Amino acid sequence: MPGDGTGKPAGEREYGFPAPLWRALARHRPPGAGAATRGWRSPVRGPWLTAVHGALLLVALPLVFLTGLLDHLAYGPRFGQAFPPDVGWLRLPQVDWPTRPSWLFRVTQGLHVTLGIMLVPVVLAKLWSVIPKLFDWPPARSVAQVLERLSLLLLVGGILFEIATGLLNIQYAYLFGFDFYTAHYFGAWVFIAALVAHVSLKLPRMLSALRSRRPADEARTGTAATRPEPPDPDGLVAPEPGPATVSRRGAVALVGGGALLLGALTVGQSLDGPLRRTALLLPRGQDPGSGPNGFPVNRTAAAAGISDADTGAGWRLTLRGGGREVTVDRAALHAMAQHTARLPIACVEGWSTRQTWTGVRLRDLAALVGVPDPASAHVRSLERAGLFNQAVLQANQVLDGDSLLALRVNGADLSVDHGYPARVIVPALPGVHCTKWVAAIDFRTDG
Ligand SMILES: Nc1nc2c(c(=O)[nH]1)N[C@H]1C(S)=C(S)[C@@H](COP(=O)(O)O)O[C@H]1N2
Ligand SMILES: [Mo]
Repeated sequence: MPGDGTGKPAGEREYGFPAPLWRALARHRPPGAGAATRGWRSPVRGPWLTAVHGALLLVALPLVFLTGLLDHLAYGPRFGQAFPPDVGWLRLPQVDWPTRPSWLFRVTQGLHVTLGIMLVPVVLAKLWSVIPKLFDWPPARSVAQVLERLSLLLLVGGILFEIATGLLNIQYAYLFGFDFYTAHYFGAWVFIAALVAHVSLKLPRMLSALRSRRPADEARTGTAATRPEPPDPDGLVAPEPGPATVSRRGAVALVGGGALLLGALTVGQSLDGPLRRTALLLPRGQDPGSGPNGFPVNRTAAAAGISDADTGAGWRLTLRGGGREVTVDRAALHAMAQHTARLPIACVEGWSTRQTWTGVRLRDLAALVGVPDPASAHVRSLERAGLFNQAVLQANQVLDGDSLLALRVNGADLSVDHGYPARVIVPALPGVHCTKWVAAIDFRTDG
């Protein structure tokens, strides 16, 4: 052990822990750990492949995070109707969600879900590329290394948790005993905090690893000519590499191809027409029937407990505002000025569709009860139970000229499953707030 003048043994200088303890740990590597490290023999594993996947994730994951936050904002946290309703100091700025462009929510939620799904193979490949680090021995060498490993636990645990909860939610598999939205929201913050820590530690290494090999060379190198990278300080490169079974270009193509395939099997849910049938990974809305009402239904009238008697001739709409109350039937609504708009419905769970809606402008209904300039509108459905039997709309959402209480779609009466006798449809409003089977609207001046 060479001396350095401090009089301390090398182990202690290097690792910060008492040397005897460290040396004992290092000697007593558990039987599995050594075998596992030696078992990772692929010659393509190394800093370059890790950096390529890291760079992809560094660009794409913040986009998934941001579109997720936008989806949260679109739900109207101001009215306590975002999930979870109370996020403490993680509260986002209280801004009005715009009504233009009308496809805004369709794009933010579509990107969030589609990109999130496409990144699954990239995340798995990134984890594969660093798996020897999991078996680092001794497991704790210095305080800095322990902190880094803890942040990795949050990083890896966080992304796997977000993927799992996200995928289960869009498959409508509410298997967990906790609220999806709450878990997914807080999980996202844990993950992004760990990502910031990770990136600030690893960015220089990622950049130098990317520069260490020329992409043009990799593109020319087949499996037979694939050689391991030189040994690296992180121990990613196999100490005893086996023969290559795939080239670096092959590995990147496999992951990229997997991402594109997943994307291709997902985007269909955001398209109308025959292409919707390509959304093989999504459970709903591939076969929504035909005719004017032939588009996806999230919750049928039967599932919502809506009976024929509820929606029949006895149906009345109650409008309230400024201490006044007006009750109208469907004939009275038909007698008012009708407006037609082509607008999307976009569900946060992934699918969207664009249809041509006709009905009465919400602002005309507000004017009818003498509140032409409401601060908000509280919409209630006939539906008695269920999370989505009511919604609050912002002032700009009530006043937009295309915001409707729709009576018809694509030239026909709404079907009962689509909300007959009347449903809300507002540009860029999340589908969840396009309340069906509307029973009452309360136009408020005080928020
Ligand atoms: N009353 C009521 N309205 C509702 C819902 C509901 O469960 N009950 N679901 C909402 C959700 S989550 C979406 S995405 C849209 C879906 O509209 P669609 O089923 O008519 O296509 O309706 C919304 N309106
Ligand atoms: Mo939805």
